[in-house]
Amino acid sequence: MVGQGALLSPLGLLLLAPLCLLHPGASGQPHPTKGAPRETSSIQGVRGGSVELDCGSQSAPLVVFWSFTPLGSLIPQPVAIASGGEFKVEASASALGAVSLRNSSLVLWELQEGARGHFLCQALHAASGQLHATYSSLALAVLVPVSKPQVRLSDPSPVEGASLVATCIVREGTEPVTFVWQHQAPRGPAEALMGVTKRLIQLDPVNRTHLGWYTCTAHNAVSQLSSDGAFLDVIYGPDNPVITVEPLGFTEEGFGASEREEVTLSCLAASNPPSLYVWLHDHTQVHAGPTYVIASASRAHTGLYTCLAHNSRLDTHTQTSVQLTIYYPPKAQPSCAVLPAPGALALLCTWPGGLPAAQLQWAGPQGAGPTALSNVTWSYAATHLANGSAFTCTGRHPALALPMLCRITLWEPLWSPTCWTMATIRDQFIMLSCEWPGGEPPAVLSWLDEQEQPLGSSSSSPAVYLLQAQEDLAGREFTCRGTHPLRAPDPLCQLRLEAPQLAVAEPRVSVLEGEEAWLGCTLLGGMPPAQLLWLGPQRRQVEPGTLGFTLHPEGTQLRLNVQGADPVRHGGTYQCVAQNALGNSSRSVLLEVLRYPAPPNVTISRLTYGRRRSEVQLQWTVRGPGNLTGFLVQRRAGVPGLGAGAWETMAGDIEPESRGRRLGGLDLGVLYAFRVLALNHRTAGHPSEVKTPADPPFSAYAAVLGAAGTGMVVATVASLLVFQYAARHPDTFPCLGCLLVPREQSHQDQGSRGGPEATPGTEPSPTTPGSDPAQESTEPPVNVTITVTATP
Ligand SMILES: *[C@@H]1O[C@H](CO)[C@@H](O)[C@H](O)[C@H]1NC(C)=O
Ligand SMILES: *[C@@H]1O[C@H](CO)[C@@H](O)[C@H](O)[C@H]1NC(C)=O
Ligand SMILES: *[C@@H]1O[C@H](CO)[C@@H](O)[C@H](O)[C@H]1NC(C)=O
Ligand SMILES: *[C@@H]1O[C@H](CO)[C@@H](O)[C@H](O)[C@H]1NC(C)=O
Ligand SMILES: *[C@@H]1O[C@H](CO)[C@@H](O)[C@H](O)[C@H]1NC(C)=O
Ligand SMILES: *[C@@H]1O[C@H](CO)[C@@H](O)[C@H](O)[C@H]1NC(C)=O
Ligand SMILES: CC(=O)N[C@H]1CO[C@H](CO)[C@@H](O)[C@@H]1O
Repeated sequence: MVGQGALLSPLGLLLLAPLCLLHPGASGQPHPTKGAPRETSSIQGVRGGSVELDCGSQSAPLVVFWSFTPLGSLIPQPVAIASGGEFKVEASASALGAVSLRNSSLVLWELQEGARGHFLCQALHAASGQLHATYSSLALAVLVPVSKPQVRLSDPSPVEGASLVATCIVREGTEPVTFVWQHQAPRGPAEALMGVTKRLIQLDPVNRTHLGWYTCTAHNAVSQLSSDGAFLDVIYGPDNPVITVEPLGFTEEGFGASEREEVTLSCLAASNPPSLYVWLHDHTQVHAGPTYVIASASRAHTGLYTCLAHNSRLDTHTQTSVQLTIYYPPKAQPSCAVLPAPGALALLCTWPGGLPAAQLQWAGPQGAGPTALSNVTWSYAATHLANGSAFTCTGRHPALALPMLCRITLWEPLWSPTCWTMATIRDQFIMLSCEWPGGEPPAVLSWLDEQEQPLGSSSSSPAVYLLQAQEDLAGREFTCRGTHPLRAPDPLCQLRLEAPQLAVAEPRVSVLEGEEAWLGCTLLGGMPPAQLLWLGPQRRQVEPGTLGFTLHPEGTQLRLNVQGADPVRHGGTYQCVAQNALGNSSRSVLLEVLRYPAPPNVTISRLTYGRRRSEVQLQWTVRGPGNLTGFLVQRRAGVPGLGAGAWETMAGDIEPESRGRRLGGLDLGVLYAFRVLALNHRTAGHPSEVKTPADPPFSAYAAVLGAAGTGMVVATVASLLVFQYAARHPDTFPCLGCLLVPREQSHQDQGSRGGPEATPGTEPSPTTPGSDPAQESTEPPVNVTITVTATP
């Protein structure tokens, strides 16, 4: 320490020189002084670091003296002095750092910012016995590293559109300090903001892309440091929502989905903080939240869906609506029909309903046809189509996985049209009918007149046309034309109207009275078919059921049968009339009912009283030609004083073979007159002359009766045996048989045999007078009569 004190004075001396030297040399130019001073050089040091300031002398100087002039000051301050391996550092030099000397170099450790300034080194050298001084000037710059920057946002959560300033704050650091900014969006990579080197960045207006972490990095010549991130939370939204529909289907108005599908409506509206969502269906809230799921769509879900988005921070709303349509197919399936159209077919396919309308398409044997919605009509020129050609209409609908079909098969009816005609009641109208059934499409029929002009409109089978019944229609021809798309040429049928024609079997029919007569009438023609009828002689129609008449319709014939023909009631002119709507025609038939020829005249050959006067025996003969069928006996009572009474028939059914009759039941007090008539069928002949009975001239009966003693009984029995035999063999004993058998039985026997004795004009033996005893046989022995009767 002693050495140091000794050195102080030279140090103080030394200080003066540099001042003189240095002062004018602020420029640092080497001053041409004695001892060759060094030029000023610059040196940099970093705060806290170390720096060695070289004095620059090659040889070790005797004394080295360091002084320092702080930046901005003119007053140099001593720093250190060294001499002969010893050195001393000024205490105030600690403001410069930790100071030491190494040989002649000044070493500064833990460099302080106060070391900024000019250092002067003065050295004294002894060389060749001479002292000379050297000077060395050094300008020391102390650099400060940058401190850790901080990002400061003028508003950490600005609303989009506002202005924002972000500042990078650096407490210290030697200028120039430069900055690098970095932005990292959430979930994005960090990106440097290109071209920004300033401490400040201004975002004006701030927008959502600015949201994220901001860091800045400051650096200078010495160091660089980065800040921590600062989050810029830009508040924005909600934007207009965007609605998406799953599954995705579009309609003209919006979205579409099928019935029973799960439909998801999603809404997204960009917003910070995130939007709150509400779903409305036709203005009614149906859901809160971004996603509305319709588990099974139905028609009721069709409608306007609105998504409302809400930013709770800003209390702002936005909304978007979409139309959702739920598809449903039309009911059942498409229906096919075919209509005949002139020269073509109109194929109709309809399938109404559904949402949207179903797409229909025709396909035929030669390929696809037109397509349309809901209904489609195909005009198809039907040429050369085979019988059985099929057309299919395919219906497609978005709600159906598979298309629905309907099919139509065209076919041609068999044969050709058939025509007929009929008249309406009372023949007011004539109905032309035409039939050609079947076919797909059904055949179309139309009636044409002779000029081929259509009558009325065409129709399907049957086609009927009504004509006012008029006689001038007779002879006119009508044609029915059938048209069918598969048939060429058109088949026809014709009919010709005509008045009725008829013929009678015989124009003149003669029958005998009581017989039956047949009148025949045949229809020969007539269109519409005529009706036959018969008019009687009084020009009155013979109705079925008229007594005595029978009508026999057989095919085109009508026969009239007259039973029990009577000249008065049945004889005359009959007419067979054929009638149709065009008129009538008739033919006459003359029916003659001939009377039988008059029977022969009758003469009473004998009329006598019997045993009693209450009975008479009548015999007669016939005279003259003529057939007869029987006789009639009539009597008339002659009442005394009153004259003759009326004729009354006593016996009306007397066989034509009979010529005699015993008649009883006469009133004893009355005198009767008798007459006989011959009958021929219903014709009675002239009555015979009228006679009254006379007494018999002789009675054999009385004689037999008178001899009726005991002796006569044997004879009687014997004769009875003969009679019996005779009665059993009438051929052998015809006359006996006649005698024996009572009148009634005798007649029967003879009638059944058609006996030849019955010829007119011959007198049968029983009528002879001698046959009287035979008459008695009926009187006494009743047993005889019984026996005979029992042996036919
Ligand atoms: C946000 O601002 C930047 C510039 O500051 C601009 O380039 C960008 O287009 C903006 N974005 C929007 C969405 O406005
Ligand atoms: C078919 O569609 C047409 C129009 O395209 C319409 O005029 C017609 O009435 C429809 N027919 C049926 C049967 O729906
Ligand atoms: C056309 O075919 C149908 C059945 O497929 C048949 O009934 C009809 O008779 C046929 N027509 C002709 C003209 O052969
Ligand atoms: C037949 O026709 C004529 C005139 O046309 C008519 O006067 C007459 O009554 C008709 N006869 C019958 C039986 O209808
Ligand atoms: C039948 O009698 C009538 C009248 O009594 C007479 O006019 C007629 O000529 C007689 N006929 C014959 C064939 O004798
Ligand atoms: C009598 O009847 C027969 C047969 O019935 C007939 O052949 C004959 O001509 C008739 N005689 C007279 C006169 O009518
Ligand atoms: C500490 C140091 O550098 N000392 C040096 C001083 O100068 C002599 C001779 O020039 C060197 O030998 C020392 O090493």
